[in-house]
Amino acid sequence: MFRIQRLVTLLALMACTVGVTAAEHVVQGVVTQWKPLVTFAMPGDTIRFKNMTGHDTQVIDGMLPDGAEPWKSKLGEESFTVTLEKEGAYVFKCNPHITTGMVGVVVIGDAKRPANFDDLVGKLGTVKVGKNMVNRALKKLDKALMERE
Ligand SMILES: [Cu+2]
Repeated sequence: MFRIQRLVTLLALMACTVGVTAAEHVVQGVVTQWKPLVTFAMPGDTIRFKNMTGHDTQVIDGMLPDGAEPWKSKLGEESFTVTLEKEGAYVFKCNPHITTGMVGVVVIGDAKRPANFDDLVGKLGTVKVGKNMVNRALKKLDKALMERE
């Protein structure tokens, strides 16, 4: 009896591990916002952008971990995906709507604070369009990190 229970537990654990290895997270364009604004994911996870009519997604210059590849979709590219390996925070915008707050963040890894957080704040000065909205997104990121368990 105990042996069966242990086997069931082991199988359940294995199923969990498989599920965690490559998760997919959906970020949606909703009017002129990203939902969710902050996405927490792990290395190897995929981010899928949905509801992209009238929107694009592009990493803001320099606002990603060292050595990571920036991404840029086409305008209206439905279900555009990126798979992210490097830990840290990636800040992205929708070009048509950055000035109305369409800025989002993906955090890869479970560090209490992404290693490049201060770097992002430092790069705020280089943002030419929608700086206040990028600042707002960083503040929301800060809050989300504090609320994260
Ligand atoms: Cu947009």
